[in-house]
Amino acid sequence: MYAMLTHKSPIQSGIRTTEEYKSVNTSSRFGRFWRRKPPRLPPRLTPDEKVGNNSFNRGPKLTNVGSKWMDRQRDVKEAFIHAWSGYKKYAMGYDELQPLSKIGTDGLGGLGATVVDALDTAMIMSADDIVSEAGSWIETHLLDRISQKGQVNLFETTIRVLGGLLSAYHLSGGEQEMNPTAKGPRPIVYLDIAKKLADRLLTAFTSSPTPIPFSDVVLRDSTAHPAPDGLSSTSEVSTLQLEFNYLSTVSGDPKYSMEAMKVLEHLKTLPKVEGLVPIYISPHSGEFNGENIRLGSRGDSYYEYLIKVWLQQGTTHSSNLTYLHDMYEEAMKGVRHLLVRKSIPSGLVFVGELPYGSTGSYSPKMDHLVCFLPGTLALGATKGITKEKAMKDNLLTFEDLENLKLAEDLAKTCFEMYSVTSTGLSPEIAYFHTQEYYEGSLDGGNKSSEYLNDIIIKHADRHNLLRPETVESLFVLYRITEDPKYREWGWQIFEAFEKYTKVDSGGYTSLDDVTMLPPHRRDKMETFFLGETLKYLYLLFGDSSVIPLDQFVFNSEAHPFPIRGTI
Ligand code: DMJ
Repeated sequence: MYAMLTHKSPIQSGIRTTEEYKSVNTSSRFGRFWRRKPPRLPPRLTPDEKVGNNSFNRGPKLTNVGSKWMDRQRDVKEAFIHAWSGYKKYAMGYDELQPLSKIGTDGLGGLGATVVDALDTAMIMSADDIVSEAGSWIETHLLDRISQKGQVNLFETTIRVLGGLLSAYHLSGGEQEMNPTAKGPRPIVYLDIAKKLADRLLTAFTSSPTPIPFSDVVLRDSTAHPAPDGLSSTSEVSTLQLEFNYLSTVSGDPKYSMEAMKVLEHLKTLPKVEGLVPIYISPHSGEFNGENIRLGSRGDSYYEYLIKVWLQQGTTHSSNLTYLHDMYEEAMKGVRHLLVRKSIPSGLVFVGELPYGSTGSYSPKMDHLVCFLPGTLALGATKGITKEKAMKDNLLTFEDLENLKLAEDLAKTCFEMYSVTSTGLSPEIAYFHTQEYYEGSLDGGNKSSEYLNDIIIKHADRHNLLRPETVESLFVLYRITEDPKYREWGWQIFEAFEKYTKVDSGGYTSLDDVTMLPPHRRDKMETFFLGETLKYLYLLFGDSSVIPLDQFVFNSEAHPFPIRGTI
């Protein structure tokens, strides 16, 4: 069994006022460090217990059910090691691996994104060699890259690289100024690099004439500029705050949080459609652009961060962030009213789009990206505790119960988006059969699926990028409802990844068409397969006391940060 991957933070995590920052003087902070216990990490395994050894000793008290999930968790760890081995062999230091060509590519600006995205997954899995290799690469190379590289996207760099550095700082015992794992560099190394990176990223905020940051930063000269069309994505500008807030907490410098929170304060003032927002925003005017409303690409994590930034500062604390909870609740009401429908003939609940605003026509299109929503809805409803406990303590409002029901319905739909295809893997985008919309001969190929006629998959949407959203939601739903079906669904998805995306020479690959057997492979391993997909599967099959959801909040790239005041 694994111990809780938690500890008391010496400086409470979360958002501070400037006065609070001033009052934290260095010597008293250090005094408290020494009195606190270091984080409790999963126990070291003996060589016999290590991954890959068939004599893995699970101890006498485990039931068959417990041992089945430990075996499955071990299989996920093996998959992670296989993914890393391909990356290390052919692409170490590049952003991503092309596992079929056996080369690396820099699609994210050249900061070694896979190394940083994978590091905290390796820590959580106690994959010690990978922690050492990734940690040592970061210590040796990342600062130089940050000062020399060119254009990076503010959002991608924040969620993957800054987020990865900060959770590695926490999980390696940063707040105690010690590294209980003794693997990789001292935690302060991660924090120092995170600060240097964030100092450059801040230019995106400070060069903009409004509180809405520019989308791109040129690292080597610390300049920022808008995207070619002049617009930023709504989800991108609103998915920076968990990271900048936590950096302010651990660094003691409020500037990061202050800049990032100005975005949400500004978004609060803008007109919306029942809490729903268009997917583009102009950093020049500070206004939304166009009317396209969706919870898929460019819209998704706006809704995710409303509730998570509110949760991050601890619900037991009096807060000036209640407006975020209000915005979230209004938006979810809007989702239920304007976007949720049921497919025919078999009644799958799905979330469609309003490409022309609330007065335009409805599109029954759902990106796989929308599958983050079941997890977010469940988390927002119980605030990370189990449904059973929340019900027993009478903590759930009418809105919470509605959201929880929707979460469970949508998680099923997301799972069926996998189940309906020949490969058992989801397409990037699905359409749903309704009274108004149907297209024949575009099914997923699994003739035994009950939902073959409900889910329509267009030719251009049949790829799979190893995305995490569905397994992320299955993980959260399992933790909250404790219903074992979510684990079984996760296992089916994992088996399909193993069967169709694993590359023998190392790594896993995206696919071109999940409805074809065998599927054509696309030659790219996205960083989030190591940062998110495998991490969520590992946690789904493991002990629920590891990274508990009422004590940690996961950023949009699955990097966990402690919640203020809970640990
Ligand atoms: C990740 O980079 C993040 O989860 C982001 O918020 C959305 N897309 C990818 C994974 O699909």
